[in-house]
Amino acid sequence: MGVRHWEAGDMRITLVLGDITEQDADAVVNAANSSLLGGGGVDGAIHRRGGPEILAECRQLRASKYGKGLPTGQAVATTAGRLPARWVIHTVGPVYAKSEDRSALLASCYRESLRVAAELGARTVAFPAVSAGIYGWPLDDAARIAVGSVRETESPVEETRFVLFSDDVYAAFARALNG
Ligand code: AR6
Repeated sequence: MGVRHWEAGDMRITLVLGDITEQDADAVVNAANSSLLGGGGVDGAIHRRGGPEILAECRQLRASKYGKGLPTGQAVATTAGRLPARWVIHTVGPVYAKSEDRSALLASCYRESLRVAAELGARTVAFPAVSAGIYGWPLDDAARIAVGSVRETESPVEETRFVLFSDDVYAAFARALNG
């Protein structure tokens, strides 16, 4: 346990057991839903700790660009409000389904978030385990897809930090990184 590092090309991948709302990364990624208007899990925590500025920007995005909501697999940035980070990058993971392989959409969340982070000039990006909570994704599968997607993405981002909320999620990511 604790903080561990791996290298992926020019990018450093870090595992942290902890709360993403406390991270001083340039950007923290939110496992949001299409409405962008908040929810439970990490989304609830980010809006609670970050304050109303984040929701205000999300509402503007809904009004201007995403009238039908942010599509699954895409990502968009707002202020991070009162969080230590500079930006929150909201991405929408797919709900897990046994009957359909949605892993490309989950991989897209990581790739698109890194693309948005690069546009912002973020050097450090913190990710939660997207879709591995309320959206029901099996942990090892979610971790394998997350790690695979980040490793495959060419990016000027210097550090991708997976911030995992519990021992079992942390262990799944460590297995994926070592495997
Ligand atoms: N820091 C880091 N990880 C966290 C935190 C935190 N503060 N809180 C929870 N997690 P989830 P999803 C972990 O359910 O599966 C929301 O209602 C959690 O333990 O937050 O993508 C949205 O609005 C799990 O490992 O996201 C959507 O409707 C991981 O974050 C829906 O949930 C993701 O769990 C999205 O579901």
